[in-house]
Amino acid sequence: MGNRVPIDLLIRGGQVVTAAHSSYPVRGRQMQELHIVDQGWVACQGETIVAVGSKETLQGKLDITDQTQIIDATGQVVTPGLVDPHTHLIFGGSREDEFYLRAQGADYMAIMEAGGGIASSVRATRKESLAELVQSGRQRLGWMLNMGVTTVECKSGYGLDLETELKQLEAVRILQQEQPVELVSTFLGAHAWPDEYKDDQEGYVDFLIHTVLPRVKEEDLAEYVDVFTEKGVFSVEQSRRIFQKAKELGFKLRIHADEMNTLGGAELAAEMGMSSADHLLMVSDQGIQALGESDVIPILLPATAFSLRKPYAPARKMLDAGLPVALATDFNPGSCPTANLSLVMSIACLYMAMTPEEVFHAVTINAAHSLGRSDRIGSIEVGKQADLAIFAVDHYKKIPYFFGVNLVTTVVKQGKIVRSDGKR
Ligand code: IZC
Ligand code: ZN
Repeated sequence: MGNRVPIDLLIRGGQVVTAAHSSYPVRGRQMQELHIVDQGWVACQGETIVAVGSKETLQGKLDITDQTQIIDATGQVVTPGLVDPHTHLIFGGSREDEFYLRAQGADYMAIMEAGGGIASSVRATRKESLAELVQSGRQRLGWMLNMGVTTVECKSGYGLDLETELKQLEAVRILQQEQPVELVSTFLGAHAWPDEYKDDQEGYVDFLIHTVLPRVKEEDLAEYVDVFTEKGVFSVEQSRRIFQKAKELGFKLRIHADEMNTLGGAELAAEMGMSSADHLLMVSDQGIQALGESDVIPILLPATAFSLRKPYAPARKMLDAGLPVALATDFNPGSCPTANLSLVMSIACLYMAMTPEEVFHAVTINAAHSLGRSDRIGSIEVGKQADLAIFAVDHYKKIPYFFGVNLVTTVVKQGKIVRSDGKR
């Protein structure tokens, strides 16, 4: 570093989890190699990280002025802002009745087949105004930001008609303009069969292909298209038709794959070069192999298995096969009403035998890869956007360990302190 760099924000003294790697998703043995700088410094200028390292290597090289904001992170952990790459953020109403029914033994798919489940959220979402959806979305993003999450993927899928699907995506667009969490918008019109098309499934697929997808593209309301590929919902063939059209229109693809049944969603993701294949509770060995031969990021959602009381995805098999696993909350009003990504990290350790090092890669750099944003977010490296979370413990291994506790004291988004409540 020849010239001294003027610094706007300096975070010093913490255990810095950089999660830095090459520009490829992290897999295999690399998942165990979590890069750390103890008592590290992170220096930011504007919205960019300009220096990361130990006090010894950086002292004297940085232009620290009266204007420089300094955060003393001594005894705390500094991580990249967490990335939640699978949520259903925008929905009307809530489904606590189903939660207690499931707790008494009712099955998620049986509730859906009886006209509850997603259909119940669709009725509630159709009724709510855009302003109401924005308001509840704002509250939920506040929960996430408080827990150190700085980027969130959000799906539509509670409209299943043109007007309400657009309304949900519009809510995401408005929220992006008014609050700091970066949002990644996904169209999930293929989430369930709307009542209007109960007896005409192909008609609904045609409607999505010919009417809704082109309109979403025209209005630039989504970056990704997702399908709930599941028995009783969208078959692999129906999904393939929707994805083909989406690809033609220039959307990138993600999929709800092999969640309740082994249907071949993972294989479809590999075949079509999707960005991610999500859930995978019931993925087959061939599915894992197909993913291994592709660039698809498998996103695991263990809080859903926890909430549905289902067997967990075979994470160890996937990790040991060298897949670049990511983790997400799946925050939604039905199968997984938690917005707590730290809790997901704990469940991943406890019930999927993931190591803390694997888990940190999974909620930072690999999640960023799945959203096509790894050049900008997901690790603490010079040149990247200054998205950071600071936790009130002195070692990263204590973060999944204190499960369910929000340890976050400070959140930085694009170089600005957006949450700060000092030391907890
Ligand atoms: O509302 O139940 N699995 N989609 C697919 C969901 C769960 C969300 C919901
Ligand atoms: Zn989902």
